Amino acid sequence: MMRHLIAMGCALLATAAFAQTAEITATVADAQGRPVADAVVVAVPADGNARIGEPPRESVVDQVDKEFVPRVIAVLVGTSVTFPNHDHVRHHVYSFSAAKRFELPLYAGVPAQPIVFDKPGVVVLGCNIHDWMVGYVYVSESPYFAKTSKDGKASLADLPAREYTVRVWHPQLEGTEEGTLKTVNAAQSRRVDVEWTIKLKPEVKVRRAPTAERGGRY
Ligand SMILES: [Cu+2]
Repeated sequence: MMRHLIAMGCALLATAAFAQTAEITATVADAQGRPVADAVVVAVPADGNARIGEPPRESVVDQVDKEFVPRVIAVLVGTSVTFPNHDHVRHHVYSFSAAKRFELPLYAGVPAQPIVFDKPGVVVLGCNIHDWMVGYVYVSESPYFAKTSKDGKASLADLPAREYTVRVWHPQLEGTEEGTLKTVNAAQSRRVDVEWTIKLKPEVKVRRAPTAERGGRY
């Protein structure tokens, strides 16, 4: 009987250890205490071991009403991204960023080939025709990341329970991502709440051209 109980206990412990995951809940606010949306929160295991064998991923950045939708996406390095054009005009999507230089010359509909984001870093998207179109692909080296919603919150769930260094990026972030680094011990607790206050640079917006508003040639 005792042996049975011990065996059962061991089995339960093994299951618990296997299933033990953690969650990091991030809250990002600006210097005025307002919630910051579209901030990317990335957790890197402190011991350097990320989950291995992550399958290739796919993502999408649409063009709707001559804007990138969503304006910010976060993807794992190696992710293929398609850029479907839902407008009745053509777009010419490009990036000059070091993490990914590419160009999708004037097109309507969905380009035949997705773009593979194969280097970590920030990729700024533009359109040759519509100067005000700006988008961002944040390419993460770690599979553990999330983007804040309007309430400034992001949840990194289903993390292996361990210690992480966690950082925040935002298109208007003043200073460096490294400046936001926090060590978060998610080895013990099931859920850890972490808060950031970040300084944002004022948003620089290119005015939409009135001719393009009416449709234009492209
Ligand atoms: Cu365009």
